[in-house]
Amino acid sequence: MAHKKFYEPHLPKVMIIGVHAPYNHTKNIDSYFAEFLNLVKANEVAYDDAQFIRLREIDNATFFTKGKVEELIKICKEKGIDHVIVSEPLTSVQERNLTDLLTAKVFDRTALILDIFEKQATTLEGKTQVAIAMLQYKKSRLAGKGVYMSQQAGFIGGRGLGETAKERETRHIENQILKLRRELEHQQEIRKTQRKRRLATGIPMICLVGYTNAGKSTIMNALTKSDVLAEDKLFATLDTTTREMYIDHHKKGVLIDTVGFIQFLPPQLIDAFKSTLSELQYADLLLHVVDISDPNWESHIEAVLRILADLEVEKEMLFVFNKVDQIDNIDVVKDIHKYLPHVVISARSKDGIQPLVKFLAQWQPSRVAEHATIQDL
Ligand SMILES: Nc1nc2c(ncn2[C@@H]2O[C@H](COP(=O)(O)OP(=O)(O)OP(=O)(O)O)[C@@H](O)[C@H]2O)c(=O)[nH]1
Ligand SMILES: [Mg+2]
Repeated sequence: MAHKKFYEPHLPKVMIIGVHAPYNHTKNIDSYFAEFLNLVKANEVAYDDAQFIRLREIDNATFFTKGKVEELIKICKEKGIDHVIVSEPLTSVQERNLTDLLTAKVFDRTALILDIFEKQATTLEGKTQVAIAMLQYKKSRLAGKGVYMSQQAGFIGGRGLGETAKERETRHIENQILKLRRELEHQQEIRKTQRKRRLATGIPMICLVGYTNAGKSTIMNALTKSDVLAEDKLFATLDTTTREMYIDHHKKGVLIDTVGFIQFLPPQLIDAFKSTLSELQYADLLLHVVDISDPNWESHIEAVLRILADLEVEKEMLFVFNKVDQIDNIDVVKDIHKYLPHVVISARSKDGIQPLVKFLAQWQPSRVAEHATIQDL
């Protein structure tokens, strides 16, 4: 082992492992790996080694099959790896066994996404949702700690209650979750009241949806001149953000920015974040923003449509093909004609966004006529 001077700061050496698992053999694996690398980047992790592994089967105890584990042990040893990030969700048992075998801390897909969510959540509602998701994850990880925790109970918890430390810890987490859920309900009540007020006045609701990093917040800023965070990172927006939108000096409605979608969001996260997307149920129009400069833009569209179907959201939709300034591939232009209606824009400049402005200027929600005219809003 290389000699380390005592004053050298020790940054953990990180290995990332992208897995082509049997359960996603039929999926577009390039786009899946690209997304994994983006997740790592969004987490501001610099890695020292990247492995891409195709697995024919999953081992219940170690996730990777025996031969693969041996290869990984060798690499970890040779490169002095401290942290391993796996592109897949692992069970708590698999995570612990791998941690032991690789003598490195192992993080799975859920931990990776949770970490990003935690860093990025800004509003109270977003923070509460992330805190709940984190606690649920922590609770699920307790399941693998059976022996260690009950041994502990022998020393500190055995006062006739027959309760193990694990049970106590689980109960403690459940209580915390319950408390946070109550807080979240309260925060959501406030949002509901605001939404009711909007519905009562018949103000059209236009929601920006789309894959993470597609440019939703940039469009929001351009259309409303607000300063919703726009960053070249995944999940820059973790809360719905609502702004009034004026077109040609007339209030056209409210524009709502939403959290970006990704493929295969771990199930615990879908639940926690569903309420963030509840606004979509009341939308009059969805602006489905697509980054056409991303080679995987079509699989991103599929991922978003799948999640919308899961949420049972069926709304009028405009495909907004964004970042046209970054493409020179003419085939893309041909392919987008499958997706109608659509506009092609570049949200970076005022001129570039004009096709969308034009569409919105002539767009009328069917529902508004029953309540009010646009001028009344
Ligand atoms: N070249 C180019 N870059 C753009 C365009 N629109 C947005 N971007 C950049 O793309 C990155 C992501 O933009 P955001 O607006 O944060 O994307 P988002 O869809 O809100 O992302 P999440 O909130 O993470 O889901 C930023 O660096 C933007 O500056 C565009 O038309 N052209
Ligand atoms: Mg955003």
